[in-house]
Amino acid sequence: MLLLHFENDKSFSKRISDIAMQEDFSYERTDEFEQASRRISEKKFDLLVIDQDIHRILKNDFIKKLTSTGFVYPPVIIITAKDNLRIKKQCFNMGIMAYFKKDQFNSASFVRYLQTIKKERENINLIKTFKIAVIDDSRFSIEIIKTFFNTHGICNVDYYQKPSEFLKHAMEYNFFLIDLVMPEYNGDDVISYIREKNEEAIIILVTAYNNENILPHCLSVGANDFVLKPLDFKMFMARIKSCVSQYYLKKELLSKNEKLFNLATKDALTGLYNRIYFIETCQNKLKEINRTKQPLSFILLDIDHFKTVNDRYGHLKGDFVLKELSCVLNDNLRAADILCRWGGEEFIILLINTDVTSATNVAEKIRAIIAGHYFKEIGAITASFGVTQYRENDDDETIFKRTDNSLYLAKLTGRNKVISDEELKIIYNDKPTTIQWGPFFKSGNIHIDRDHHRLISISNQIIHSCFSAAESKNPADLFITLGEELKNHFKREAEILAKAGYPLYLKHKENHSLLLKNADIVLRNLKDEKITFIDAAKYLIQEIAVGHIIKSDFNYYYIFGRK
Ligand code: GH3
Ligand code: MG
Repeated sequence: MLLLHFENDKSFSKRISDIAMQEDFSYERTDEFEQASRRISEKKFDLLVIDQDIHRILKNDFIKKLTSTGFVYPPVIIITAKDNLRIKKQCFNMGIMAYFKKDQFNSASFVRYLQTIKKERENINLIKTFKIAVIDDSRFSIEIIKTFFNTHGICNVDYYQKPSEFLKHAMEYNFFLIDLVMPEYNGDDVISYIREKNEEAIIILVTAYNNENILPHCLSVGANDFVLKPLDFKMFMARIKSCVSQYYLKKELLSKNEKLFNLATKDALTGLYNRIYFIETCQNKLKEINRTKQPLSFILLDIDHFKTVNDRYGHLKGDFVLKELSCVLNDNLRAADILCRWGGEEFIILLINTDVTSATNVAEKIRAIIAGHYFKEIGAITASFGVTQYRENDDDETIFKRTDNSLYLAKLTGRNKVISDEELKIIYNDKPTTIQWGPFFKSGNIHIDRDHHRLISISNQIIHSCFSAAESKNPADLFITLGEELKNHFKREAEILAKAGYPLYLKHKENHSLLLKNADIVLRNLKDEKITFIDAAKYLIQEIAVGHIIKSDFNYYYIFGRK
């Protein structure tokens, strides 16, 4: 910013110079009339402060020369010792910015003027960030607008007399000054055309017609504002500035909203959606699919032994793994899938329009990708997965519970595997599984837990004896033991539930009878060699011994205090 001070009093000059510097203005002084005129014609000053020869200046139309473009440029501030009301009025008539009496000079007020000029400059700089198109069929109007922009050093403007020519380039601009009445197209057509394609653009209608019907119409089809011809430059600039500041305010608001949205919905470490956002999205999707009936599936995954990564390589490396894993997941999902950091080292994915079979395939694919990924300085990690599909009458809690149970089963049967809909698999990737007894299975009732523990350990023996010739016990004997254990356990469990007042006791007991009937059939078929040991094991363990605990017994665990 550049200030020219027309002054011969050196001590006052020092005062103005100090203030100017404080406000980031460069300061130049002259005390010669001709020199002042010459400097102004050579250089672009942002402010002229005139302190002497006021009569001579007025006589020589010095200020009038500065107003050749229709307004005083650069702005002028008078600081005079020869105060006179007539002259003061004359100066204001000519368009000066301010008038100070030297002996009562108020530097705070002067600073405020400098700040206004700085703000004006900032506004002009903002206007310069746009690409401006002026569309007006009148050469005369175009010349006037050109003068206006040139005077302010705004050169980022193209001028079109023919709307058809402009329309070929319309998308190159984001700021438009459009004449209302033109041949070929009317301003309102051009405005709606631009607005359809560019929601954010600034569009100002420039018109000679102060028509009370067309102006509201133009505003409603997308103009931000209008100005009337002949152009009053001050008003014109005010309107432009107001549109530009609104544009930036809106942008700032959008960006702040985006930041707030990110803060509220995203996880700071990985940049993925957080749990709160996920639950809300999930609830909305559930409402939606009640209408659309499209399948909806969920994958929950948890890094295996992640604590070891932290313990061995430090927390920062652990963070790096979480971030990198987020990228791996993002890279391998569809754009429509919603990925979230569920917490710690757990991630959840909502897959729209996907059934459980496809979701299981996706989970398998991701599981293999993670297991094959090299994490710098750490190597390979694995993750376990639980998958489920939305079922009628599900709510978000029942879905998360089922997915969580599936993930637990993946963990308790060896990790680095995918379990869908709580379906325990005794064989995974051609390998037998060992089911790990632990808190996941515990009800809180010691008798029931002792039975369940025993059922699981017989199940493990069966699985391994089916697969290993070296296993000491004959699988056939183990199957008989399992059948008897099941009978005894169901009886004991029913008595305990009846005593505890479990409301669904009868239904649970009926289920036991049905399961025992099916177990009898399976054991008979096995004896008659109609089915293999493995087929019998799959049914008895997956559906009855362990499957029943997860899918049915978990429902009564609450009565023994388990959540
Ligand atoms: P499992 O296979 O049974 O899941 O074993 P695990 O070690 O992965 O599970 P555990 O629940 O024992 O430990 C999870 C670890 O994850 C402990 C916790 O410090 C770590 N963790 C959770 N959030 C973050 C995080 O933001 N950054 C890092 N570096 N570690 C985290
Ligand atoms: Mg883990």
